[in-house]
Amino acid sequence: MSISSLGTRPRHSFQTDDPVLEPIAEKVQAGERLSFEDGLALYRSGDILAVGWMANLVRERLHGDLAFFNVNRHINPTNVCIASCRLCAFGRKKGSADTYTMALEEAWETAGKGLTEAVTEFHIVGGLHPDLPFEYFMDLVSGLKKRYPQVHIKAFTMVEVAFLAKRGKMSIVEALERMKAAGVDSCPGGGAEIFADRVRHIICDHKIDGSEWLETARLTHLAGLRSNATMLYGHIENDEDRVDHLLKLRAVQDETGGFQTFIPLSFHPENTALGHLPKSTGMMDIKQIAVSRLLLDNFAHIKSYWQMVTPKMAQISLRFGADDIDGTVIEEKIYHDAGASTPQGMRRQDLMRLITEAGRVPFERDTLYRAVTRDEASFTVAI
Ligand code: V47
Repeated sequence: MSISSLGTRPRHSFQTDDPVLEPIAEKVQAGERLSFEDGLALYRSGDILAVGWMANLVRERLHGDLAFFNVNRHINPTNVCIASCRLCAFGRKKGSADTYTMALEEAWETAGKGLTEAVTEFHIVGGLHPDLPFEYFMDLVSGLKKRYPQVHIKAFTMVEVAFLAKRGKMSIVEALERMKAAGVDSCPGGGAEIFADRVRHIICDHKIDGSEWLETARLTHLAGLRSNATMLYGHIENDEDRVDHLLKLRAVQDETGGFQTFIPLSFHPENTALGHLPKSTGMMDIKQIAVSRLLLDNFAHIKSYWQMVTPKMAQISLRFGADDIDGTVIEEKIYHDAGASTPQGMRRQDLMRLITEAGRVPFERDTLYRAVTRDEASFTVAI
């Protein structure tokens, strides 16, 4: 579906009790790009209905009433990780008691488990394992492709791509070519966290830095793979860090056009080294969605990931700038280790109900946002 093919539907008129928002609303209505200062003003405004009105205007301009979801499955091949990020409750040091690493046969078998509906996407992310060779990951992907050729493989965050290239003693470009040859179809958006060095040093010191993440994304797009982007919020970052993060993504997108979706991820502190921090609030979650929609004018989609923000909040987000609520997921581990209380998966019909009750029209998509049509347990993708 073309980003500009859906008509504008003027809805009521803009009203606010916050005068700072007036000039921003004029820009949004005229389709003009917002500045760093506009981003700060949006974050700092208490008038969430006015901010949401603007975000909804943009969302409806792009997608009308459509709300996207998919039928996907997460696979986390290992939780062994060298990075020891303070933000993370999932990764374990090699040799710790509760580590796991899937044998390839086990990963291939897991992929086919728990399916009540044919999945269209495998979402594969995992720890930075110090010993698994580059070939393990390529064999994992090619084995999945052989067994489930119809399923799109969205695998390896920018952090993993950079790590795997290093492990395989090759350039990032070469690693991307090998990934593509093995069957990787696109990349997920994780590992971006917050680009600002000051924050990154504290929450995820041993990962690639912000500029390396952005450069790896740029190379991924130039290699012909699309990817997503994320931002982890609700920890020790401030408004400036968030606006900076969003505008850096916008700049790469101006150059490559390779990002599909932006997903703000709310920090879950439980079982992490930042466990003393409070959880994000509803206002914070809704604000992230709306401000992202407004600043990322060159991103087609903003996803409110129901696993992170709860199904109820994801549903409301569909009226505050989001047009996507992710998918069935089936087996989420990363946030559940960090105390998420949401279910580890959701049925297709329940996702559709959330969307319909928000007054939107459910649109089952594949990973590349093409329409999926179903006939019981099989599906076809309209290209
Ligand atoms: O990069 C880790 C985050 C991300 C915690 O591309 C945490 O479609 C909150 O990126 N609290 C991985 N967040 C997940 C991810 C993702 C999820 C859904 C869809 C897509 C997509 C991508 O999870 C990590 C990190 O930012 N994370 N630990 C935590 N304690």
